[in-house]
Amino acid sequence: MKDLKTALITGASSGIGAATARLLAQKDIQLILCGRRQERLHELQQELSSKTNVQTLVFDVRNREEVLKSIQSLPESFSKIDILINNAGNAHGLDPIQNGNWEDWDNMIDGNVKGLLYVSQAVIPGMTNRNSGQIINIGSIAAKEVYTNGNVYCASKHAVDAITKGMRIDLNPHGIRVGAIHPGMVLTEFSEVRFKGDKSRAENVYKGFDPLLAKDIAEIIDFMISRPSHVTIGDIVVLPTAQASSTVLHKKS
Ligand code: NDP
Ligand code: 8X3
Repeated sequence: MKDLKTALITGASSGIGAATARLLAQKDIQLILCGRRQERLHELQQELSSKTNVQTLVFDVRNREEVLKSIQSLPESFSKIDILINNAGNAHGLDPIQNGNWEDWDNMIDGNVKGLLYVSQAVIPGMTNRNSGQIINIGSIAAKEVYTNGNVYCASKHAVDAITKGMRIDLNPHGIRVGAIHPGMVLTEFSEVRFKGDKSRAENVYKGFDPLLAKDIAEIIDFMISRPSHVTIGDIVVLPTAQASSTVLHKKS
């Protein structure tokens, strides 16, 4: 029996996280799939269980106690986490700061920033004890640039960029690899969440050009984790070819 690595993926119930789970399931990696939507996680577990061992954990990354309790509840065979993919997150709203909704702000700061920290806090001690591990944080082009009405979402992703750099420095003595991927527009449920279920507004975001697909990001994650142990990929910005920056997008008319 092969010695399987273990990866914990947050936000595995949809989009980039689900695509990553599907790809890593084919790579001798056992999976811990996390999210709030239990039914979706169970469906994915069923789909992948013929390929690898899969555990699901249902928690809201904003709830620190839930996060710690869930991760501590993992059975022994899943307790040594080699790879942490901090992917859970969303944008909520796209409003000028003067019209911003504080609940949206809380959602983004608590989910995208504090949630990433809570999950990391639960996983990192095992990695530092073993002096090995890899953490991949999903940032965004919004971590590198600020665009109109992106204010708090951009701030939350700038924080992910800074936290990634800080983690890489602090975990350096332990030989833990830390990197981030910063995608431009990826066709997932992201815009549906940002626009609070308005499907036609969400679909419009991706019309007239070829956006990135969730599996494009999954392939980059697979590349990062399959490098030899002396290689850390620290930072990747990946864009649809039609997108030159967060605001320059060439749509076919
Ligand atoms: P989706 O909306 O398809 O997926 C978001 C995932 O995050 C879901 O699985 C959701 O699970 C999970 N999630 C969100 N909030 C919470 C929470 N509070 N607690 C636990 N899980 C949560 O979008 P994407 O796949 O596109 O998003 C994944 C990451 O990629 C995010 O960090 C996003 O900011 C980033 N990103 C996306 C881009 C895009 O254009 N799509 C571009 C750049 C970055 P559930 O609802 O079940 O809890
Ligand atoms: C998601 C991409 O351009 O909406 O992070 O910020 S963008």
